[in-house]
Amino acid sequence: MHLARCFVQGIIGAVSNIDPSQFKHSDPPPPRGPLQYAQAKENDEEKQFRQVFQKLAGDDMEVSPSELMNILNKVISKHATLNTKGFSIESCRSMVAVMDNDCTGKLGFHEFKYLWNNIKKWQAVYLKHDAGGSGVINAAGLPNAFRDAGFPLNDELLKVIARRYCNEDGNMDFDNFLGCLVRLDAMCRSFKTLDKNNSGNIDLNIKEWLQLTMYS
Ligand SMILES: [Ca+2]
Ligand SMILES: [Ca+2]
Repeated sequence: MHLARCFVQGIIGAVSNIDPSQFKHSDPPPPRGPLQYAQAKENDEEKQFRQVFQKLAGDDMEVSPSELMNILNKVISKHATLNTKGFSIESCRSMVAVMDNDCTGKLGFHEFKYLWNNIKKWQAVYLKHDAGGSGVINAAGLPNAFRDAGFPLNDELLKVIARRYCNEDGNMDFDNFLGCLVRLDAMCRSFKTLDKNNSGNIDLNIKEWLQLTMYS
């Protein structure tokens, strides 16, 4: 009972004084279309990216959580300035879940490209706010880092996020920063999709709530 009350109060505290209209979540990836049609419209950069994707995704042409983990850990091993313990399979499963619009359990080309563009963007934000070359973002740097990533958060929400994604010293390393933003961005998009009349409120039954929260 006490726990439930804490949880509800925490949520109420976290969402009051927030102006979600200031959040710049990214646009959703385009829905799946006929492959040939999509390929015919691609520019050179997209064609190049598709070739890279085909190598990373393997024969099934989709990126699974373990494939995503290998890709991300390879990328960060080339960046000595990023402080991270590496991406765990659990955080990659979560990233795939919140990005998996068509519910295949893996990331198709558009889902992966969308995630990749966000990763590039947020990596630049991370490096900009890296506290004095330490390779982590400290508590003082968090508000501006999230603002630059498109999410001006209030103190209550920053506290919730720090509790979940920072280490005991209050620092956030790269894999947590990225995992947090992928989730934040996806949750904002989900909300917008569910808020059909743009009222700022959504109405969910238990089944819809569980579908949303249990695959994330
Ligand atoms: Ca695959
Ligand atoms: Ca998918």
